[in-house]
Amino acid sequence: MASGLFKKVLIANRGEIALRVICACKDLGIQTVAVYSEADRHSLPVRFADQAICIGPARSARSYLDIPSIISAAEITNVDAIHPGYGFLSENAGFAEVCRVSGIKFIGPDPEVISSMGIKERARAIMKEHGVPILPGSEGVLSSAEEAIGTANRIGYPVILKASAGGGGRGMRVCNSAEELPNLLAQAQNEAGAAFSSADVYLEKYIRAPRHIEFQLLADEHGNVEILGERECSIQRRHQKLLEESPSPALRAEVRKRVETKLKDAIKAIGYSNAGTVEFLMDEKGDLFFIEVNARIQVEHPVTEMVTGVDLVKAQIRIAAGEKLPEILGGKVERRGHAIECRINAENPENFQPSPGRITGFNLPGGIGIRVDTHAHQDGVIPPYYDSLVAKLIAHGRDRDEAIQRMKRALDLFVVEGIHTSIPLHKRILNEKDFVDGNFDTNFITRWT
Ligand code: MV4
Repeated sequence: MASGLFKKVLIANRGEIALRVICACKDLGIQTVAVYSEADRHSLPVRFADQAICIGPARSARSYLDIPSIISAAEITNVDAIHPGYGFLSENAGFAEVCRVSGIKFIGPDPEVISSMGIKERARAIMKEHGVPILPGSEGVLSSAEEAIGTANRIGYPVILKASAGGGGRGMRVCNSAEELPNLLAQAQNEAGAAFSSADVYLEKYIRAPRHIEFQLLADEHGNVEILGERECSIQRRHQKLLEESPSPALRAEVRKRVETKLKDAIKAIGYSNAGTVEFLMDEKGDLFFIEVNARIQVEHPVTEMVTGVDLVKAQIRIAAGEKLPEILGGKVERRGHAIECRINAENPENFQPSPGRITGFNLPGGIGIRVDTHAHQDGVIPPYYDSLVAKLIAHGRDRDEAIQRMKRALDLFVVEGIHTSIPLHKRILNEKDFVDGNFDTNFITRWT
């Protein structure tokens, strides 16, 4: 191991991703500090970390989002670095900046990069500049209804108005004609101003039935960038992904190659470092268009790990310690077979309502080609305060059919009693002809529920 590697890392997160980061640290011989809210006192990350510190009450605003509490815990335990996981403070440029001035390495991109990728209209302009395809739309932020109508008339309806500081589906308006544009623009601007740091709104061509495809990348702090293929994330409901896979059954090899080449240049030019995901929409023709950058490790990262054999969390830590990507990856990254992830949520499959509570019966599947990332266990409690993810079930096979078959077998052996879960929903998806045929878009779940 490189001599400059961290001695101790604090994990500013909870649940399965906290445990996932602890595992990566153990593999690297790094000590770990868990921070937890009062609701997570008996959780597995607390049990398996070398040290654990309570940072506040259940409510996230006073624990997992409380920057002073987390920094205090980091200083008391004398850690070298903080891994933010996903959600919570993972894309908070202010937190990354506080880490920097406190002399603690933030395991993620620099605050300046997080901040510029968080301005969607700017990220869009940067990608365009480097030849990454974007949808036709406004040049930057809209300054008037007249300008919006001019742009929309030029590119044709429908168009979509998006909050520049938004993302993940918040602050968007679809517009079908010039008549309704002024009102929708005002609504979008008001909503953006109230919900985000800025009322800026931009406009682009609306795709009615897109597929959602995203590319995983790793970039070191020396200008080396590697693209680790794509994930198909179209199976979602209300912007919550349910099932992800790699490779996408719809992406043509020639489109993949072209986009990966351009992306590599853009990411280098941005000065991006650490792990990241670049989201695209695919239109009916099979072409890809950039939408946004996620400057964090994502929930669905295991499908990429199964196909490439690269431990992405370990890579994140080594990158943050200043190591070079060619050493971390050790040669050409091959892409082998097909992987699928099912998100097992604590929710009622009838109405998708959260179903927190105590797990009274539990059996984990295993066997060839199966991986489970979870913090759940027999007699464990899924608290009501956070997201409802109970486990991620990942199946790998030589091809998509084998991955689907292994996933079905694992779902049959996966028992969670005491709470409702999305296991029955996943069984239904995997038996649907259109899913098996790879024939679906982001409206798949809406169509049959
Ligand atoms: C779009 C779109 C159609 N056309 N942009 C939603 C989340 C945000 N990241 C971008 N989103 C969309 N942007 C254009 N020009 C449709 C969506 C969209 C969507 C995208 C990905 C996955 C699920 C989605 C569900 C509804 C809408």
